[in-house]
Amino acid sequence: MSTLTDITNALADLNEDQALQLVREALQQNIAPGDVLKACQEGMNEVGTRFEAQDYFISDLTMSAEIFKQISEVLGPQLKAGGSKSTGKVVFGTVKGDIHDIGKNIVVNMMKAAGLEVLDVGVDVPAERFVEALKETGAPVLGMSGLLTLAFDSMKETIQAVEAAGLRHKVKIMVGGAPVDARACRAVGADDWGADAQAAVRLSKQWNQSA
Ligand code: B1M
Repeated sequence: MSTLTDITNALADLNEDQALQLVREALQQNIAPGDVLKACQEGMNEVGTRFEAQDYFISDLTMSAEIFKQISEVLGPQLKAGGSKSTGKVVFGTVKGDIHDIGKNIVVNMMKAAGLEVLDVGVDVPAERFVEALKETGAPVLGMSGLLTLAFDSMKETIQAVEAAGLRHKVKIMVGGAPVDARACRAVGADDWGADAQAAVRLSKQWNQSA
């Protein structure tokens, strides 16, 4: 669909006004908000590729984040669905050494919209804080987001800390973020991984039900 491709390109080119305008038009055309979100993510991936190629700099990454935040505000209410009854508890954060929070915030908002009670512990979160939050809430689910490959070490460390605290048998752990796949999931010792917010919501509900 060309509107979606145009959204991807506008974001990749850091064309703020055009990107926002196209997102609004897409919603008016009844294009699914989830598809719009995917198009935006592809735009962000292209920003990353240009950064790697040294065509873009940190200021451009920051600009892309700013545009994405504004788009999230437009998309946010449209992505929400579900009732107000609690469907379970989750502790969620971006791991130590990593400050990327756009994906985390999308996942957390979708979880809340699906009725999950989420304690969002923020970004650059040390293992001990995750453990503390699990004790505080008694949540049976821990979600860790990470966008840097370095984040894998922090994920592993956190899972070891959960084990050392004697909580591993009652907490299911999922990981996610752009570089995460089944292999990374196994390597860090998580129970599963989510490619997108929908997968994270599905797993959280499933694990809360079986807790
Ligand atoms: Co950064 N950055 N960045 N950055 N940045 C990446 C991640 C990078 C891939 C760009 C690149 O070089 N191609 C690269 C990482 C390379 C690597 O480690 N292999 C990179 C780098 C190198 C860096 C710095 C080191 C740059 C520097 O300083 N030299 C630095 C690191 C800072 C740190 O964390 N310590 C840095 C900084 C930044 C900004 C602050 C400028 C900004 C972030 C602003 C912010 O988050 N508030 C930024 C940005 C914007 C990016 C890119 C361009 C976009 C990330 C993003 O928001 N994507 C990114 C390129 C890329 O991702 N290809 C890049 C959109 C978002 C919706 O997607 O987060 O994947 P995502 O979330 C998705 C799914 O993954 C999933 O659901 C979400 C919605 O569908 N999901 C989960 C996410 N978490 C989940 C958890 C789950 C389940 C699903 O369960 C637990």
